[in-house]
Amino acid sequence: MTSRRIGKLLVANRGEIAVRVIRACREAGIVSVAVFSEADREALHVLMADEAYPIGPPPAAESYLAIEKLVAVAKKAGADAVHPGYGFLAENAAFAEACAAAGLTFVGPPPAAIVAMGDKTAARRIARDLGVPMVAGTLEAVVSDAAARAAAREIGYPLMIKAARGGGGKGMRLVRQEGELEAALRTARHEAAAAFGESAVYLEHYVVEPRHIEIQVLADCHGRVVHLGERECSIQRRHQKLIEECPSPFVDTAMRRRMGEAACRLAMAAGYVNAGTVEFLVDAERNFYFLEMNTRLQVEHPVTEMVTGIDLVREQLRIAAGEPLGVAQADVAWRGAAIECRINAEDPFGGWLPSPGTITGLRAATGPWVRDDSGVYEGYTVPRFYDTLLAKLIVWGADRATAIERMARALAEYKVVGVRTTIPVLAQLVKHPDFGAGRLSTGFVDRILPSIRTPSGKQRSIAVIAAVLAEYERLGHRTIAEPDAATRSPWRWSPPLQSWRERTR
Ligand code: MV4
Repeated sequence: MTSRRIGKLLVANRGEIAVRVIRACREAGIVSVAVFSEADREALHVLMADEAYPIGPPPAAESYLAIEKLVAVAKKAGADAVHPGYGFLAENAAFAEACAAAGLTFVGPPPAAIVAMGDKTAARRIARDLGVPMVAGTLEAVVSDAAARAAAREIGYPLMIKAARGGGGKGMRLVRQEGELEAALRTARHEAAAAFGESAVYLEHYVVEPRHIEIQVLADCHGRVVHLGERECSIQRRHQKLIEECPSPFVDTAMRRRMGEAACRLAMAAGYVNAGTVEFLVDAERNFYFLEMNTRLQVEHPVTEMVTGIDLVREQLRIAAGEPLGVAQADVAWRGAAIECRINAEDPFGGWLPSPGTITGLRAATGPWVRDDSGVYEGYTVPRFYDTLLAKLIVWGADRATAIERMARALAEYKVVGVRTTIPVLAQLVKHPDFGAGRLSTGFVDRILPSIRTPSGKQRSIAVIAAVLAEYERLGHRTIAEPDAATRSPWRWSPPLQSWRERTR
């Protein structure tokens, strides 16, 4: 394949991932072009890019999802490539095709690979042909209730109904016994049609409390594929990942090699090029089952970067430019452990509702081996139209225990004033003994949440301490410097992680 030099690139996204791509462009000497909706005039990615163009009203359907507008802006700006980020149009084959038709290099897989993996039953047929282990289930969509009932008897209950075009947990239905099947099929088909514009569903045997472990792959257009090992993403709530890590505390060298080899064979068979992720479910007996392939850069890609030292976005750009992979499988080495926490503008103590608004105070964690992939700044107003992800906090440690301690430290440093965030829940999750022991599963968060302290309890105890200190002061004793609560500045006051007294007791 011929080399396609990238000199100028349009980032068809917003938020932290747009910032991440812009940074990679700057390091590679590529001019970056941002696009923004009317709600994003002041967004960080707009401030950071070399150029920025408006693309329409706040609703994504009229801006970040408007294929023709994005292609037209790319042409007008003189860009020769487009990076879709994740979400929005990242796994939209029509967008990849529209870019190609306009002479733009799409920084992602060929449209045919997006289509093949976008149909989950087609992906299952590829896995079957290769002998890659997968959950028992149908290899085609189930067309009638009778066909579904017959297939379900073969597969056995409990089972899951999944949307053929689905993914990420949308349009899934658990069926415990035959009596529930018909009604569940009806709702699943309905949900699938509403969410993906296609009602086709298929069946899979249900794996109880699985781990979610995924393999990162890189493929170039010269037929080479490498894997960069796994990420474990079992700490989720309602299919929203909260914490991801690399390596998985559950995966040993032999298992990594077997899963990695399976992922590479799948990518190869699908004609895959660029960065992709192969998802597996893993049961308590360490059996792994192919689930689906994500044909994009993932939110959690930084943990793989931290442990392998490979810049995934830079590799994406090199691959898209037609260059051969910069690494061979034998060169890939995993060092230490990395953890990522997603900082969302949500109120975990108020039903996890979005918490848009102005960030009046912000102090991101920094210091040794701490990375803040953020899309926001102090004074920025978080719009209500998009995903609530503000930033990703990533730490590296020589081993998992060190990384956990570092994450606890970094979360304690991270201060966001003005909007509510997931930080207080993340801080308690990473300190949980089961997390420390690597006892993870997709049921972890729901099991732990009831025991998580609410901030009102914490505020009450702070009020008690303040009252005691005031009494001391009244009696003429000097007290420690008090936090300047009036300013609500994130720079003023950081509570101790754990007091010296507690530690040495
Ligand atoms: C499953 C499953 C159990 N059995 N499939 C959810 C996300 C989507 N990619 C697949 N998902 C699941 N598929 C079978 N056959 C359980 C889940 C699942 C899950 C998977 C990964 C991470 C979190 C999860 C939470 C609930 C259910």
